[in-house]
Amino acid sequence: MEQQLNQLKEEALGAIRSADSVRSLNDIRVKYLGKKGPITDLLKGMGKLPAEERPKMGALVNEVRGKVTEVLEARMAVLEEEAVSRKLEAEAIDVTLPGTPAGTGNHHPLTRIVEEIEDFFISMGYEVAEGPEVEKDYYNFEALNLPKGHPARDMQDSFYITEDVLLRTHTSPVQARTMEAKEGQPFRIICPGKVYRRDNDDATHSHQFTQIEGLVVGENIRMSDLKGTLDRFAKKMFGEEREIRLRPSYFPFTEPSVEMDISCFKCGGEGCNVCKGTGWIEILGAGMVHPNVLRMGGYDPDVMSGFAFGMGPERIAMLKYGIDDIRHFYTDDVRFIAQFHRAEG
Ligand code: 2U9
Repeated sequence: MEQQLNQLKEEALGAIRSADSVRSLNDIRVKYLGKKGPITDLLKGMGKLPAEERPKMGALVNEVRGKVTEVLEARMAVLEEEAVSRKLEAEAIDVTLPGTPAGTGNHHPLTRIVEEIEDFFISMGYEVAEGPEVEKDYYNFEALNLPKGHPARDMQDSFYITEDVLLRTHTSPVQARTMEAKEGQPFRIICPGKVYRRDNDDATHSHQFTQIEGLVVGENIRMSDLKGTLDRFAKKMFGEEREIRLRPSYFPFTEPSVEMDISCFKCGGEGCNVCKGTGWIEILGAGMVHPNVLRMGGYDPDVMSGFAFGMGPERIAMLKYGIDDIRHFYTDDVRFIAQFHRAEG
């Protein structure tokens, strides 16, 4: 029996030494030291031995069990540590690797144009004014000499919310509100913002687009002031070589009304694809503020006068950058936007 026990010990120790994982070592523990294992069996069988042999055999079995347990636990500690190192190695991150660059953004081409126009007029002493996009019929039409039934109301089909409230069809209501707020005092403002028209979207139409309008009110404001301002503006935006030309036009809120062309910035007036062979490019509308509009804004047209102008930044950006479809501005494709880099400085 003693020999049997020694053989068992050697077998168990050999198995423990060759175990290469925590799991296989656990199997060995169950096999040799478990309730159904040979050592338990030997202890159970102790009763059958003659009484004088029992203490010696009992001590021997305990010694074998102690030795096997000790070696197994030592081996377990080694295997567990190895497992932890392997896990750490697998999860290792090289913190010295360079990161993924986030990339820098840049301004939307419309933002650039609007800011460029704002900067020019701010330098001429204008304030930038803003107002609501959901507007009262009164400020959008009535106060601008467009009473109910006026044919120009059909020209710009509108998004009505209620009978008296709509999405503004131009930024002119901001100017009408400013006149009210200034209570007869002279002022210069420009009003950039989003406007809405019931149009089917295509390459040259969008149901939502941007406008910048300006309004100057004071004593002795004359057509020559308008012309000089627009001439400076055209040269600043499109180059000092540009000439302007005013053609008669019609707007309900101005009288007289004009449209302004600039000499073509591509061909210089020779005629090309940009100016459609005419040498001139239409840029904006303008005029002297209609006496009715001054009166409704609280100004006496016999004492005060004013000029106003309006333009579409989309059109200006399309001309300046050669963009062929207005929908590009509102698709938010970064490949489109990334083409317009601000010249810093
Ligand atoms: C008040 C008084 C006068 C604003 C003006 C224009 C001429 C004009 C548009 C044409 C199409 C801009 O490019 S567009 O979207 N505008 O041509 N706007 S005068 O006149 C005003 C506005 C408010 C109280």
